[in-house]
Amino acid sequence: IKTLLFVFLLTLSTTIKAQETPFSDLLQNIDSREKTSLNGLWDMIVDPLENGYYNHRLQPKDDGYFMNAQMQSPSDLIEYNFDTSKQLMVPGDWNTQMDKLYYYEGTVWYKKDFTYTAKNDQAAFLYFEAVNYEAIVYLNGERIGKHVGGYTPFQFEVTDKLKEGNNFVVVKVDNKRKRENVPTVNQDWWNYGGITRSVHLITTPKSHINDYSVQLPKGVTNAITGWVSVANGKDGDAVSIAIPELKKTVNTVLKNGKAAFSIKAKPELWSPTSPKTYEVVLKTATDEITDQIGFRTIATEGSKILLNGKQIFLKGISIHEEAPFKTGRVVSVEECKILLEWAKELGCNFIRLAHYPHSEAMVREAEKMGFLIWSEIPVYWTIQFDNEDTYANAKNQLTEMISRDKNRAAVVLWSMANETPEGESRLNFIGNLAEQARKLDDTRLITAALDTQGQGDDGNLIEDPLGEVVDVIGINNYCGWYAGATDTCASLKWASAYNKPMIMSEVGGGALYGHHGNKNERWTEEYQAEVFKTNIEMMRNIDFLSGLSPWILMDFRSSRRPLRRIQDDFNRKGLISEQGMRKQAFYILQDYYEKENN
Ligand code: GCB
Repeated sequence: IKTLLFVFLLTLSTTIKAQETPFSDLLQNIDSREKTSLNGLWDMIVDPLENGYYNHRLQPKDDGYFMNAQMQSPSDLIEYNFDTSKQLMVPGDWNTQMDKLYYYEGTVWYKKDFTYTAKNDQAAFLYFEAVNYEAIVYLNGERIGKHVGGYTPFQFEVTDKLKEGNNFVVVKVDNKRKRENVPTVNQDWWNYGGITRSVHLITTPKSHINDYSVQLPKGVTNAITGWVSVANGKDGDAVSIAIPELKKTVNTVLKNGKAAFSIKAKPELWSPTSPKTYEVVLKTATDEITDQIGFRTIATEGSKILLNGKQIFLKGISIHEEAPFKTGRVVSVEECKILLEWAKELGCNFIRLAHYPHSEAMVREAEKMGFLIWSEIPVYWTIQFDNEDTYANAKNQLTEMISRDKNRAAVVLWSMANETPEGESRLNFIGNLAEQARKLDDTRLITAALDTQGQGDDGNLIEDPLGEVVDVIGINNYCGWYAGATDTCASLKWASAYNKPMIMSEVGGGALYGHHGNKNERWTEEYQAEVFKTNIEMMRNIDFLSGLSPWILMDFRSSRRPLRRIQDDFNRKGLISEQGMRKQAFYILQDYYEKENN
């Protein structure tokens, strides 16, 4: 009876939760779907004046470039032609594909032709893994939607808009920085524009599984619970959830588009040393989706982080989505793997994916390799905390991030922000985001990276009121680089007003690979190594430290870094150069990770 009651209560609680979950119906796990890739070369027109969108009275045109008009007779006047235009590779940023677009920020029109064959009872979606920053999408000349935010996926259902045979999709991509955007006008990474991640035409049965959540409830290791959401299904439709390796199948039914479930099971837990995942098969009468899902718990206890109930020290590194060797945005799984192999070589069990959600491929590869993940939205520096539209934008990016990655055991921390200035509107803004994140997912920990340390009697004091809101406090501190000389770092003391874990989410200094000198000479590898040595000493003395993710794995392009012959548009705080060369500091951190806190 007790067991029955337990299962009943669990089912009840997940039913209630399922109905409250305000996800956007983004198709989950696109790799398990039938899809046609729209990657490859797209025709493009650079349009700094947005001539293809506005007329000379600055009114939106109804015959803009999205019409993809063709001359019908020699006397026709059409001042653009995609078919004779230049081309850009998708996925990819435009800045590193064409010299002329290196600094370009504005509108570029993209066009791709494709064919489609309709099938009975089939639904179709155009799915974009990410476009930076604003995308307006047109299919066969008709506007089908707009998306804002450069690092999260979005989709449009196009079932009734596709034509049999030839179709064309046009995307107006605009990466102009704006004060009200997230991020805002200044950021320390390159504002790479373009259709930066893959594009797919996904087909599903008309009644299909669009979303699901399968995980251990908070603090529980003997039940797997969740929900499956089905589009165009009806109450009473059968849904089954099977985990063959555990010999478990549950059969349930749809109610208001969702089916909640609970499975009594004791799966082997996912961890960095054993990144075990299970095949999970979800089925309805018309659709079937398979995913690889890991199970683990994550919690805090005082200043400790507990993975599967045991204390873990996060040996991490921060990573930007910058491609190794060729630079520009990461576009392939191979590039993700190179970055992750480097983090492995460093001895990491944890990565901070800064400062925006990285690709799904990166998260999935990291999960396979056993990295715990910090995933973040670009609420960076001084965005407009008192602007409602800015909040709606940040909330949407947060929702899309959680929606996409909620079934990834590796993701343990959702980060709300990086280095935001203290103040009431910021506290409300980030407080509300944290509330939203917890509403969407109450199993993971909430964090934010702070650079607002106060001065205590005996050194730095963590007292930012945002410390109240988060579960884990991230601290960015640059002793020996932006603040204080390297010889002051080892003895720097830290205190915290909160009995919570702290992660040193950034620490580091710059060096040009191959540039040598003495340890007091900026930009030399010796200087950077000294920053790491002295900061490691400092961190050894912080008893509430639960991990670190130094800044940063690899040098990355940033328009804040013009110093000629040293930076040449790269932030040089990488432990590895953009050409893959390890700097001295790499080995200092590697040594620390090897010897300490095992
Ligand atoms: C920071 C920022 C990071 C920068 C870094 C730097 O505090 O969070 O985005 O790139 O410092 O190198 O200055």
